[in-house]
Amino acid sequence: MGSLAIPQRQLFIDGEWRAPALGRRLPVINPSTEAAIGEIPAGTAEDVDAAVAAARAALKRNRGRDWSRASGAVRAKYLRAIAAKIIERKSDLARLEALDCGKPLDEAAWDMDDVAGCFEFFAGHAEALDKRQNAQVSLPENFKCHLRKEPIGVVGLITPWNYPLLMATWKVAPALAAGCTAVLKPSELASVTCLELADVCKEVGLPSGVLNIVTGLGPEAGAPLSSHPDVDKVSFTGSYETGKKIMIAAAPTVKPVTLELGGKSPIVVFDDVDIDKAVEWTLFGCFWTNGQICSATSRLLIHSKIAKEFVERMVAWSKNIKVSDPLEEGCRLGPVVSEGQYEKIKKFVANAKSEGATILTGGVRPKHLEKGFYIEPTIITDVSTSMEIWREEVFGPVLCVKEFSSDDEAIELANDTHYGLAGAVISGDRERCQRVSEVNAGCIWVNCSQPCFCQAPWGGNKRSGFGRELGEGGIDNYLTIKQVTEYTSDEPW
Ligand code: TXE
Repeated sequence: MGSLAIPQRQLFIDGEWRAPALGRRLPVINPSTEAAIGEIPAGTAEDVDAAVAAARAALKRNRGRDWSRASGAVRAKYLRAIAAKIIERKSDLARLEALDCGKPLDEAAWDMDDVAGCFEFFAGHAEALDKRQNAQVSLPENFKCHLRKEPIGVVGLITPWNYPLLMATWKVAPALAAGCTAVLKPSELASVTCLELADVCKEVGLPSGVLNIVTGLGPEAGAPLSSHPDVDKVSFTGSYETGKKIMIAAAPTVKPVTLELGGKSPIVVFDDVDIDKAVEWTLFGCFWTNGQICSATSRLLIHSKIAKEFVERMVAWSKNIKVSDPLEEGCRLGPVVSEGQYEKIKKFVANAKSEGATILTGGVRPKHLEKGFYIEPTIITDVSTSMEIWREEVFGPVLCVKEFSSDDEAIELANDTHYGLAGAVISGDRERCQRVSEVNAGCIWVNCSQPCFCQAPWGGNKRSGFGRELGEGGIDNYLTIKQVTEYTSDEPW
């Protein structure tokens, strides 16, 4: 099944496959074999212009094919049809995802369930939007006021490679539910399943121009989208550095932006835990999705009373994690997404060592794998708070460990970061868990790490960005509120 072919697709603009204006394509590299296994089109500014124009036209179109003025119930039907097709194609989509970005096949399959669930969730919110319209506001005599929730307009959605189709869905589903039309720019490192989403949209008859997909490089396709004068909002998930560029690009046209950036999230483990369970959550919290999760709890704060035993057990467990081709049965850790990320992670490990930290296990490609961008599960101790490995997001299977001996010290260390996306606390004392939840982050997990549900809002504080995706308010990211105020008297005011 490793031979599942990567479909040869074009850009998806105005409901059609279109060759990129400059005719260029980018290779799809299988991170497990390092071989080129397909191609994606490389869009540029001209293609972005065409996609934005198509999205603009689809927003307000006559004869009943008008997306922004259709009822939420009509839009919900399309979202549900997309969800159903994702489930129908789940097995192929999961395999394509695993081949393209290296995540274990089981995890890719769970992603597809989440993708379908997210389209379903926002279908419900599209329907609910119809009922939330026309709320009355009480005004002084002779005035009547009601509120309209209207789609923001054309939105630019720029997404990363760690959950390629799921991160795209977190933006596409609420945007379309709200009545916006969209141009999606997936990461050049993993665009294959997003182009399959285009095919799904064609199949379910989504009106042309409602969703457009322009693949290509960040500076060539993402930059013109984020600065485009006819784009009304940009939602971005990716690195802190690119997030800053997007804010700057959006500023001249005063576009609202939602930014979900990186993290260096802590997991705090107290001395009253079941050690095996806590070890399992700690390793899962950092090594899931090959360690490439914005919310990875990659800084372990461990109570000094159990630190020695805890670390020993973690090292033993880590050695039993199956590192293999993502399509192999039982794979728990696949390769990281690209050679660039592989080299970057190795450099982080080397720098940690030269700064005086101890690499207890991992940091290298496993001996049984001759090629591929594989890094063994890595655990680093003797870490000080000034070290790069403590401060910077690695985005790979690398956990750094530090001891603490009081609740206050744990909270202080947990907050010792520019980021504020997530955090976790593991303890048998629920009150203590609630106290530690004061850590500055958009999400705190108690007695677990990483479970994420589209029903709950998601996003970060500090340099992890701002705005919240998903949850009850997720659709509101793509709506504006208009007051309609009427003078009801015949008398002059
Ligand atoms: O991210 P980029 P990269 C972090 C992680 C990783 C690092 C680099 O630490 O090691 O970022 O990864 C598009 N204008 N995260 O280089 O550049 C790009 O094409 C507009 C955390 O892949 O942020 C892609 O579609 N767009 C993260 C998207 O931005 C631009 C997930 C993300 O790529 C652009 C991924 C530009 N000038 C990486 N330049 C998370 N928060 O989950 C690039 N892009």
